[in-house]
Amino acid sequence: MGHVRVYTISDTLQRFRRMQGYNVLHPMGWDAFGLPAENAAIERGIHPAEWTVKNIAAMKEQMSKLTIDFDWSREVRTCDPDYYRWTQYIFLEMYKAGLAYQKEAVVNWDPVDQTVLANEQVDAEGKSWRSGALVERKKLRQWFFKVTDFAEDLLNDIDLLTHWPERVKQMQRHWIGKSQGAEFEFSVLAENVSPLKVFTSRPDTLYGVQYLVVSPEHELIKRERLPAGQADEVLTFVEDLGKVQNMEEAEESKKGVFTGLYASHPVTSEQIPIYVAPYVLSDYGTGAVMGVPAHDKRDWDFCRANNVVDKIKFVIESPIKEVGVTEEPTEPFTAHGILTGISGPYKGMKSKEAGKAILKKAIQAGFGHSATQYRLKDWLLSRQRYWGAPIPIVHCPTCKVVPVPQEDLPVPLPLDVTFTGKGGSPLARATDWLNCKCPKCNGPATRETDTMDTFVDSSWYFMRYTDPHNTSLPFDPKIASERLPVDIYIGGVEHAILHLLYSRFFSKFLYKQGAIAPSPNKLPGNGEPFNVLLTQGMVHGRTFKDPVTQRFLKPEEVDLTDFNKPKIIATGESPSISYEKMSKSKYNGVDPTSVVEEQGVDPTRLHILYKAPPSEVLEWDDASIIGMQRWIAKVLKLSSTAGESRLKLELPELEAMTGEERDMYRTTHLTIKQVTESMSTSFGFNTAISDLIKLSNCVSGSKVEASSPVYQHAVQSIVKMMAPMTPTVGEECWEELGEKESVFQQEWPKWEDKALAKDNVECMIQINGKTRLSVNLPAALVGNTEEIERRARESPVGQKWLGEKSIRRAIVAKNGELVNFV
Ligand code: ANZ
Ligand code: ZN
Repeated sequence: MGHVRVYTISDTLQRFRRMQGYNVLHPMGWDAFGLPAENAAIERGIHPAEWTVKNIAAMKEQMSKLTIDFDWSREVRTCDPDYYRWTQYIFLEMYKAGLAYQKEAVVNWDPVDQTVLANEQVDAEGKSWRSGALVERKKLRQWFFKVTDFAEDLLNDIDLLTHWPERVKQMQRHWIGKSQGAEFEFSVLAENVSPLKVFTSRPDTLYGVQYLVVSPEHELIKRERLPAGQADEVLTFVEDLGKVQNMEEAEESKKGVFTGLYASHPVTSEQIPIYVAPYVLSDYGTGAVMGVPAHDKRDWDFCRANNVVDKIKFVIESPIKEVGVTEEPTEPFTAHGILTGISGPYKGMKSKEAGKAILKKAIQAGFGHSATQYRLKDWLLSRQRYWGAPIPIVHCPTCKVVPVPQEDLPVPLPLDVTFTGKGGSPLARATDWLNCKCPKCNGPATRETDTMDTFVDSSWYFMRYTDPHNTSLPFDPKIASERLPVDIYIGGVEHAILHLLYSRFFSKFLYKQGAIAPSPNKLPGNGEPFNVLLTQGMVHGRTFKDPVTQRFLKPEEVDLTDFNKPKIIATGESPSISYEKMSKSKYNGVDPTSVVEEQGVDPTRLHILYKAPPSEVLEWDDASIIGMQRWIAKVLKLSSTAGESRLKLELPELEAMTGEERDMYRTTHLTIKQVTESMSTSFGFNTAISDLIKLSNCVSGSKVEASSPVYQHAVQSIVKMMAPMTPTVGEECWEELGEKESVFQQEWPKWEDKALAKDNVECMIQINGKTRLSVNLPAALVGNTEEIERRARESPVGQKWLGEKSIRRAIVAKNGELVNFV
């Protein structure tokens, strides 16, 4: 149902814009590589390619049933060699630019099947989904994209995204996580050990450092650097951590051991112990922290759990002192405040000032400098999987890592492989494919067997749409630049971080390379890929629960004869009803195909657009579709009535219309204005539908003859405006109206401002701010306060409130529809 919703929204929008005369690109493609296809192959013996092709065919069928109009001539499939050739090409461009590199990283390793597992294949207990073996953490060489090189741009340019939801922008900011602070050096009291660097966001707490902690992967944790007496305990501790299933738990646990080493405090020269603990992350900052138990929660917990010191030193205090508090604090003070006497010369300074002063001192004395850290990490893109784009790299014993020359692309994914789910990637066993010649020295070499994360495929597909059949480049820069950036991008909020961040990264990279150069006055600029972002809400299903047992009820357990008062068949009780995310275990799922078959495609589309604004949750229930079916029936009837009595007369001038025609004409044009505005500015399909329903009611309830050109004009306008939402009904009605061409070849109706003007206006009159009466005025007299006063005094109610009083001031509001006499 989520798909039905998103494609109904985009199809409606594109049909609307096309009728308005825009040259709309509404493409479709398939993010077709990835784990599900490979799992199907392992579990059911179907080749991933075959499984993928079948699924694409099924989905295409579903979309055609929904009458979604895509430009299929631009269809892309990320698993086609014609597409992934260019994914590989962009990888090589990144490699040349120094943005693709290899380093060791931890992976999930299934020791029984001898294979790497994706996070999704490891269950909550840390066991393999297939073998059930306890998954190990193993270090392997992995490929990365250096997204962090773009961290600053990715963060700053969020400000350019004025048509993105605030929530998504906040999530991206948080993900990038810029943190400003300092790097300090602590010299280690041992021979041949270089100083220990730490990153801190709170330089003002330097005097409160009572110990240092390094991450288990830190370079200090080597036998030769550790004191002999302590080395065994430390190394065993670190080794055991490698076997821990749930690293997050270990990070939380605050376990740690003393390394036997001490450092010297850069200002007080005190000796401070150095610990190792998994709560310090190896890939953030310097992989080492200065422990300030008094002012950091994690340090506090660690310090207490490991009895690091007897007394915790508070170096910051609250500017608001509590009187008479003498007891030891029972928690850290993590806010900013005023420095205490412990911080010597900085006593009495505010945290911020003190931080700056201490940093200045560190720079002078040579033990520190200011530093910026990002939470954003480089993108680990390699997967030890089959169904993905091969990384176009060759490993040669002589030349080492050699990129495949661009003219040799694509590096094809061999199709003739076996799927066992064991013993590593099937690619590693495809010897014919694996063994190749080194492009540099022509000697024997092997191919890289890792494939790319599917997020790589989906980071640039929207650019390929602009020039999908290009055989010499991913896309022609000129053609792409004419179209890009994407005007409206629609998707679920689950993409708020990864996909949208990776796409922004790719787009910014290609922009820097000159591969895209949209005109500088196109928004948002700076190589941003998407202008308007619409995150559509989820579709929730009606969910029944037994109020006593709290068990979810299957549809067949509930009597729905009365939609509003369902009964549990077994007990006769009322079930509790809620709307929740559709899921198998809640029995609240809805099958789009059967809804469309039972209710009809256009009522389904209308219902989706009508029930909730696109970005909000849609509570799905079939019951109210009937309202949409009724409206459709009404418009069909109006169309055939109008068609039958059509005389093909010209519209008369406003002055020549009868009063009733004039009213209908005004309502028609007012509706055109409102519908056009809701659909172009705020995706307000729901209000557009209710305005169209009102106009339909106005026409069907009017005394205007069906043969009147004003009537004809009203019905034609309704049909044109409903057509983008209900394409089938739209075409049908258009034919009923006696037209031969497609309704989608018609121009979107335009409103005339002069048609909106009313002949008479009901003017509310307030006396000293209280509404007392109203007068009906000819449009020409609107706002004429003297005339309004005269008419007010003529009426008994006006006379009662105004009496003989004189009017000091008359305030006109609401376009003359309200006048306040003071
Ligand atoms: C001393 C200190 C005192 C800290 C204090 C905080 C409060 P953000 O703001 O998220 O950047 N830190 C640094 N590197 C770390 C690592 N590799 N693993 C775990 N923690 C690390 O966090 C920066 C703070 O996180 C740093 O500032 C450091 O603790 C810790 F009252 O240094 B602080
Ligand atoms: Zn070579």
